[in-house]
Amino acid sequence: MGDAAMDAVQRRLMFEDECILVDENDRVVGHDTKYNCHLMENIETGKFLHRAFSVFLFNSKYELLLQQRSATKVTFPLVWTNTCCSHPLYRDSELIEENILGVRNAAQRKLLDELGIAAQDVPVDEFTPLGRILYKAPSDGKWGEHEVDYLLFIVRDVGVHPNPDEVADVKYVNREQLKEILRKADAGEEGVKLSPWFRLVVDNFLFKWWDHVQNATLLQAADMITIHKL
Ligand code: DMA
Ligand code: MN
Repeated sequence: MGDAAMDAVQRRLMFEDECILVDENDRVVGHDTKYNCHLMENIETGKFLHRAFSVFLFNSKYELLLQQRSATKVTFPLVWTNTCCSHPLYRDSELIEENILGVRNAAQRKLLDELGIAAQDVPVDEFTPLGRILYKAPSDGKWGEHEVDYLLFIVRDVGVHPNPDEVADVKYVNREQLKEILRKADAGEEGVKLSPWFRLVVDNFLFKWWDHVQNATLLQAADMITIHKL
């Protein structure tokens, strides 16, 4: 998408949000705008790797909440993905590394912003960080992602009130329903495109971690030492 066609809300966030630049070991090396961090021509230099998070929220029936990104998202519009994704920002509250608190704070902020989930429904200490993936993915030629993505799981029953600037649709799925979506996505069915990072998590981790969700053994699955290069 050209800049002139960019949705006003998304354009504002492109310049207001200051992402955290990291090296391949997830050490902070600087900061830059969300705009600069997502331009493919910048990404190709290798100097715009930044910190991100992906929340996977399950209800008490162990169904996973999916979202379809709004049509106005600059990167990956209308794709289906995990509950909520964004970036911890270059600000004190979201740079705290002890107990991954900065990323947890950012996750709580964006669950409210994107899905209208009240902060008290998702207390920061209820997130279980399971791991980090490093990946690069083009969106449409001009835009893309290059991130160290923290994968955060949480099991809570919450009220969901999607923000139409961010989210086109939401649905809870069980494993069989997700497998059906994967089958349709693989078949290229209309309206069933998945985000590249969600697909990486599905293909590498999700179903085994889902067992841990149901058995309440998520901590056993966590590995916050490795950064998986996918
Ligand atoms: C960025 O998500 C993070 C990942 C893991 C892709 P996003 O494009 O939804 O960010 P934002 O919600 O801030 O636009
Ligand atoms: Mn990003």
